[in-house]
Amino acid sequence: MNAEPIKPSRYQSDSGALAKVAALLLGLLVAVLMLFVVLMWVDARTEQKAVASPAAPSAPAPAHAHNTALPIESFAGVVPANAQELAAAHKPYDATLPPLQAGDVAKIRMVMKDQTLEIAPGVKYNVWSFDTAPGPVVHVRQGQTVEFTLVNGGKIPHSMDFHAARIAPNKAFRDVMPGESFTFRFKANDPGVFMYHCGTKPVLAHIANGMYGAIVVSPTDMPAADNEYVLVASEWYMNGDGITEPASLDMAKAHRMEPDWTTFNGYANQYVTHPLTAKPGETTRFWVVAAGPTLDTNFHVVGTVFNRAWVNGDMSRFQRGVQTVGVPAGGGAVFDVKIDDEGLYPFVSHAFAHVDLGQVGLLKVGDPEGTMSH
Ligand SMILES: [Cu+2]
Repeated sequence: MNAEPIKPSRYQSDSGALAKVAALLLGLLVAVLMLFVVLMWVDARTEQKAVASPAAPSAPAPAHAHNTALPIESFAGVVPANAQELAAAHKPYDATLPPLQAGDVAKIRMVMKDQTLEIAPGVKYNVWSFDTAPGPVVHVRQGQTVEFTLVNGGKIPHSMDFHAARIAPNKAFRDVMPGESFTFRFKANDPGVFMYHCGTKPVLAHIANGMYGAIVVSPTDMPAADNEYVLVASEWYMNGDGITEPASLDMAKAHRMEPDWTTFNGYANQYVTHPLTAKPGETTRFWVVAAGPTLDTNFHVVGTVFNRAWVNGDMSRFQRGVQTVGVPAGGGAVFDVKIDDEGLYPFVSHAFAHVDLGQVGLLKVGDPEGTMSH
């Protein structure tokens, strides 16, 4: 029975000790907080001094390649004063679907080249390319064998990845060393329009630098079209305006998906100045690939509705009466429009930032008044 009165006194003495410990901890916390306040005050004083320094505004920003939070300078829309003349003088990438090769085997040879190309009027860029950027349009028949040779005329390894192929990529899409060439074959059994690109790491850089294009595998059965055009949508990320000297890739912009220019077939607005053509009542077919490297294209033709849209490049069926179709980066789709009335019909990515950045062209139907042919 002695144990009972002892318990409360033990509790009392325990809680007294706890209170002392708590007070000690609280004191320590206050001391630490005060130290923080002093440190922050010193930090703020240092920053104020840096801002007040007269040399600060004109001094170049320090380079911190690892710091992606730094502001990025955009060169969107920056062209020289004579841009209109230059746009008129530019020879547009030929969007016309090239003819098929006869026989069971289509032989394709591309020479990889480092070169400087214009990507907008007066704007130059140091590309890595399959001959051109985009590379040449490859057109084969469903069931035809493609015999492809890549000649690497560049300074670093490159490779070729055909989305139309069912083939072991570690063998066929392997790196080809500078000065070497490599040939592989595949049978193009899947019809549609497919992207091809360099698959060498970092793939983002190789595609962003221009190593992409379209391969059209024409199905054996498809409604006839009067005009057939191939459009490869892509974007450019530049480390300078490309006017005073050619620009190169800005990898930070590419990671942040903030392009300076977006294009159809590699050059901003080229089919606005040099429209694609059709006659009234004709059916015009667009084979569209979104090469990216990262952004999709939302294909739309202003002033009409797609008579047929083979969405996602599924050639087994088409949709009718569709207005806009998303073409994912790395994907393709096919569109027919039959336009009866003369006029200028813009084709765009209807994600409208793309239009401002250059991904727009015109389909000139007939010879509408007030337009120049070229
Ligand atoms: Cu490459």
